[in-house]
Amino acid sequence: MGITMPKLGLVVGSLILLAATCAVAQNETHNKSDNDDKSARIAPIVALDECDPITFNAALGPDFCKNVALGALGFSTTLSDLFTKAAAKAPDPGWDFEPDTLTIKEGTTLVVTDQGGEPHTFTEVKKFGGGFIDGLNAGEQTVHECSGGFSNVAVAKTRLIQGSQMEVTNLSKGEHHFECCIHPWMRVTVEVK
Ligand SMILES: [Cu+2]
Repeated sequence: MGITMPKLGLVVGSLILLAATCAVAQNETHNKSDNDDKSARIAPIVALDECDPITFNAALGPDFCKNVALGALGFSTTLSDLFTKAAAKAPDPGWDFEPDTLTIKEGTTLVVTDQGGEPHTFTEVKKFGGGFIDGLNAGEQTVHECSGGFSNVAVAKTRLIQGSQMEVTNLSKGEHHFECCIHPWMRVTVEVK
């Protein structure tokens, strides 16, 4: 007995130490995968444009187009040029969502940020087509998801004001299409696996 007790004590002590070590190891693993999951669960998308503040704001009101990074250096597009290019079926490539296509895991949140100078929408559509401003549609018909413009609450809810961000969650598996209902050549295809 005199010999067994200390041995048992040693065994118990070792077991406690082992359990503690396992707990630490488990915690580390748990935290690590938590972080990995979190970054994997967010997919960033940016909306870009190079609106010319002078011509846009003259027509559409002060502050409609703002904070265009290199506008003063001539990198911006005037309002009339934007319409002319769209009508010629050569829409201005400065108006763009990036990336154009992406593949995400189910449960991933799309975080869409308007890094351009003017408002956009990020609207899910069944099939790509025209937005609600005829002059920018290059002859394409307005898709029903965009019809009515901002008087349609479903469209208004997808509006992305300059400098703001929106999240799209709970996308089902399969292919999803998003476009800007103002500038309908701004398009993104999301494949959810
Ligand atoms: Cu747009």
